[in-house]
Amino acid sequence: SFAMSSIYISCMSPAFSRASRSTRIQSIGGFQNRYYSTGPTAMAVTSDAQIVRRSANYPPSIWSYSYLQSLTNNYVGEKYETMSHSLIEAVRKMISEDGAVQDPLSTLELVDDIQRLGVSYHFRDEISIVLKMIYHCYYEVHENLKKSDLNFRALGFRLLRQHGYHIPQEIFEDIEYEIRNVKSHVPEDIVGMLNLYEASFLAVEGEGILDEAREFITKCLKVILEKNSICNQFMLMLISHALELPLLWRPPRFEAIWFMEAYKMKSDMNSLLLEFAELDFNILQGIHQDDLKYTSRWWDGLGWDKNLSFARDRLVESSMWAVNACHEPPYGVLRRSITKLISMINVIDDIYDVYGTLDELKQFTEFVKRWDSNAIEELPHYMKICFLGLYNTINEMAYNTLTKNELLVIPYVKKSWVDYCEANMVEAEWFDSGYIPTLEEYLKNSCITISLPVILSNIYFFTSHDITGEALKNVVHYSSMILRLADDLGTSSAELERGDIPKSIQCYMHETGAYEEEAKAYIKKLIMRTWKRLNKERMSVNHPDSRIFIECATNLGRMGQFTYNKHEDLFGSPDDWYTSQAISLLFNPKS
Ligand code: 0FV
Ligand code: MN
Ligand code: MN
Ligand code: MN
Ligand code: MN
Repeated sequence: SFAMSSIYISCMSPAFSRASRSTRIQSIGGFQNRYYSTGPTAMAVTSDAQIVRRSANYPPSIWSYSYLQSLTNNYVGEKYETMSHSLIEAVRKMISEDGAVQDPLSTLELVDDIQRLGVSYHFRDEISIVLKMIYHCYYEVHENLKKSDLNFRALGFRLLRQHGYHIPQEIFEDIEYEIRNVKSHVPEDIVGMLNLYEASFLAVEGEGILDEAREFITKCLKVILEKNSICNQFMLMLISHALELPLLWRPPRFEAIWFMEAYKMKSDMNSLLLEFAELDFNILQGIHQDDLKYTSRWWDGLGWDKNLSFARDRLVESSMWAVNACHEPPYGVLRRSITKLISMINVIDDIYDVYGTLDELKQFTEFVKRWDSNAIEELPHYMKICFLGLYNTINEMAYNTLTKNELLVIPYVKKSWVDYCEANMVEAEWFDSGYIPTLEEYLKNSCITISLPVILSNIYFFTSHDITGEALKNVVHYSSMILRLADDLGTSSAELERGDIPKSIQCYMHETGAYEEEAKAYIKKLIMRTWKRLNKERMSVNHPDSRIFIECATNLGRMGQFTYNKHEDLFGSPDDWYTSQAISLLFNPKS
């Protein structure tokens, strides 16, 4: 059965009372009215002298069409294929079942390295077999575990939970006492702490032992970094990396790029494994470049960068999100669809947030509801371009689903766009009236405007995964929440400066009277709580068909955390660091 309702997330109806304008200005101050503001951002008077449009001043894309088309990758052909195959066989032999029983810690470490290096998708069966063995031999009856080495317990807990085994938090009872006895200059002890820190992010709500362990260890690790009390360079790198963002929250491809470098410093590193990881990365990069060449032809043909030049032109950054969402070779259609969707959504979002007038936006929303290219004559020129471009792209993707899978998905896909546009319309009306929602009210709507629901329901229908159930809907919701909260931490100061609705930080400040720093701390807490709920859902869904979909959803949330971790809008206005991430992911091979 084709379960269209399973990830359908409805938009709430906008039945809110209006706050008075004076309350709004007194309470937060400086929210700009959409058209008549005299605020600090640049205003352009259009041919229609009545309409003063705001501008977000996003910089243009730094990558030209001809540059993207000129990309070449050397890692193609029989020579590299043969090399890759023999390295795969060599690594496969390292994942030994006897080893798993006799030396489970080494096996866990190997699995961890393989995962972090980004090549575990080649060894899914082998990894699942050895983890199963380790679970049955060592973790199923966990009385003995408490006496075992901290590092073994922590690493096993993390890897096994990640693979769907429920290991109880109680194996870390009395952990504070144990950690106090850790010698903070002995690398082996610190590895155990670090693994417990990473493991603690797999907590679900109510697991106080894990929360306490995380808080306690975070303090210890900060002290170790500050005092520089170990001279092991590899360990210091791991600690500062982990404190920046835990492993669970990191986009997998960026983690692989980072870890390939760090791994070189590991004392007992396996050079064969590293060689394979680098070769595999380069081969995949070639595939991702082919995707990029394809999507760049599409984007060039769409011509939004030239015709809608007030909006973001972010094809390469969108590809970077798509590659982190799902990097494996068979998912090219998925990646290409995600890139197209994100690139278009950036522009549509800018129309709703910055460029369009309220009446134009109402009209646009109506056109999306009608999903009919007749009568677009009525729309302003820029909206004709936007609507027809969206309509053609989505219908073409739906057409491919019709010819390949014999499924007509247009009605469902269209519905997700209506929800997205209507939620954006709610924001536009809030802005117009100066309304300040409660945080809860804001989040309910803004988890739709962050666009993950529309992206995920589109790729769900286009790739026609046959899955049902509440869990999937929750996975979409929690990933959207993580992306929304992270985005608000990164983008809301620029948004408010140019004129936008209050975002989560400001809604919370308005509601509680908190200071900005307190509000930000609260939003970070909400991210943590949302992860716990997501962890629970992720553990409860085991259907192999849903794996890729759930990974996509989670990874897009992770991209939000990665992108906005410095609390700047690096997607809208990429800095050198963000640009260098795109270059190492998409353009520069590993050597
Ligand atoms: C959001 O922009 C944005 F560009 C993101 C989250 C980067 C990736 C894009 C997608 C997943 C669509 P902005 O901060 O303007 O979004 P809001 O919703 O805050 O206007
Ligand atoms: Mn532009
Ligand atoms: Mn926006
Ligand atoms: Mn928006
Ligand atoms: Mn934003």
